[in-house]
Amino acid sequence: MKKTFTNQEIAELLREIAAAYIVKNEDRFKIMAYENAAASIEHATSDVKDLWDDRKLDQLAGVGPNIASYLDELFKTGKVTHFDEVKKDLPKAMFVLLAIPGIGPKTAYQLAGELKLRQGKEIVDLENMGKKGKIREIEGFGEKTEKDILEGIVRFRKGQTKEKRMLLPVADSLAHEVLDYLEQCPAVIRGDALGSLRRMVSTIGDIDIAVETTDPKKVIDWFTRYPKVRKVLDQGQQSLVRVILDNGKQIDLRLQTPESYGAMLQYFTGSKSHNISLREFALKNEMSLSEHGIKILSQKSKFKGQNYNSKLKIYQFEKEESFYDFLGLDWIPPELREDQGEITAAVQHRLPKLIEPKDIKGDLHLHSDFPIETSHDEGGSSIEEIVRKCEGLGYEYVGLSEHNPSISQHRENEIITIIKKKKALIDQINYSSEKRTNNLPIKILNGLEIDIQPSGKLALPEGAFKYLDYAIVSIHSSFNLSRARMTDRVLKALSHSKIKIFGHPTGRMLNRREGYELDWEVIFDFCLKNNKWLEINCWPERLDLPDNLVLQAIKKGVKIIINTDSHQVDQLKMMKYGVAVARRGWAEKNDIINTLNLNRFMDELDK
Ligand code: DGT
Ligand code: CA
Ligand code: CA
Ligand code: ZN
Repeated sequence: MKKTFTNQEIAELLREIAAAYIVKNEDRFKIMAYENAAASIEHATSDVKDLWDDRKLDQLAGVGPNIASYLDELFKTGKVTHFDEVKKDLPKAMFVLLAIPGIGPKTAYQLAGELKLRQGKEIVDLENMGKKGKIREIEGFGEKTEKDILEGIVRFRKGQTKEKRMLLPVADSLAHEVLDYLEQCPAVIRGDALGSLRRMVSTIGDIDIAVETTDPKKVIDWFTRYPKVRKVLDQGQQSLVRVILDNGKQIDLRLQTPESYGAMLQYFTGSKSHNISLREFALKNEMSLSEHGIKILSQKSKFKGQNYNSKLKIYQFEKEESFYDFLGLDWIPPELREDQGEITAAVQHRLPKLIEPKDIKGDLHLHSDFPIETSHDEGGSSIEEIVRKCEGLGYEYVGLSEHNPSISQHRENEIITIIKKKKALIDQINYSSEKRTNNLPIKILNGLEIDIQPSGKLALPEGAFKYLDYAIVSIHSSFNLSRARMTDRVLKALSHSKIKIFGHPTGRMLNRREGYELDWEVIFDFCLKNNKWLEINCWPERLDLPDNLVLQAIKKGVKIIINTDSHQVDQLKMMKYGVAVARRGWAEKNDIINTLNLNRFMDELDK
């Protein structure tokens, strides 16, 4: 049978080609094309193989016709002749070493060329040679590099035992496919996500799904015939079946009758710590909880008499709301179930009224295809496409924030000219859409995402700022400064009056790297005093600011802005995942600046 390729495997393959091109000093744009395609495939919410089957490869952002034709060959024949060609004259061990944190293509190439590493034992051999001081003897390497490589190997080993968790949008769309499939089964009354997915955690270990049914056998039979099921782990129970999908991910399916469906939703949504606290709370009131319902432990205790199953001696609940209500609690939104005080708040009827996707009025971090001549990546959609899509979403404003033009490849006045040109274009589109529609047209703002250099200096000449409505600052390099220097760096950048937003503030990349260190108390105070906003960036690998810091920030009164960082219009839909992060941080509408209408938002920009 022909091997099927998972998105992860395809992404790795493309990264190998990018690495090979780096070693061969190929054209920078060619390298970026492979890196972007790899990142895009890693983030894709559908299997690339399925898109290929449906002839929809062109829907994948970042995958141009060239790479698409190679993927076509890969799926047809299991290999790509051109890729083999590119890798042919490079040592195979090089591609193995790339998996070690901190080892880039050129280092991997040099190590693989200089050292004799046995196939299948490359990393063990490299480690042994490092321990014997053999790496430092290679031309251009030193004691420090050797030490870094050995540390990288230790980190690699730790990472290897830790299974990668799924990014939230990946798990979410996988679960929706499964739910759509289940709903076609006549025995299924309804289905819902459970566990970390229902709580909208930023990464998901396995997918848990609930099904309401009176005929569990039929549902299990239907589910195990789902085309993407590779292996059924355990069956034979009435209430649970676990499977592994083609992509290696696990799904736990739990079945329950209508009378107790609400109790089961509660029990398996978790989190574990929320459930433990809820169980303790119930015990104090002489009740015990299970996925079937609530048992009264004492004759004396008062209770509301409904849905009592005298055979099981248990109160049953069709709806989760009535389960919480029976305990004397308001219904707790799943995003809050992390044992952060939500049970007490529910008893006292003071749970927050969480922000919802429909509250969002604009998106301020978007990369259009305007030729901004940056050294980072450019967007793929035109300003007109973006505006049309945002109108469809009901937004009142949208901010275009491409990366700043490259400062190493332009003179100051060239940069100023580019920014001025973009402003002229935006002014013109704003003007013509005002004439076109009688309704309030969507307002386009001229923004920019500006690099914070290691010193805190902004990567944009002062003369360009007057053409901007606002700007975002972010860190894209030199992640390893000390906490104190990093904090100063950020404060210095935020001090400019046109800077309103600190973009993807921790710099973390889920499954790839931790964020840099910052003194958050100092950052929060500064933002509060100077009306600067922290971003929740919706890019699936970022979801940054993380939920725990959102909670701390809004407790202080710091305002948050939720932005998608879209590079293609189809990424605008990621807004809901940023909203989920805000909800997990207990944020209400008032805490989020881009829920304001256009006029009030413009007032805030000017403050
Ligand atoms: P994950 O899968 O690591 O992203 O996190 P969760 O929260 O989905 O955890 P998981 O899949 O182990 O379990 C789903 C939920 O079921 C969990 O949040 C708590 C709840 N639960 C209640 N009782 C039990 C139990 O006896 N075993 C397990 N594994 N989960 C339980
Ligand atoms: Ca789970
Ligand atoms: Ca599970
Ligand atoms: Zn950025």
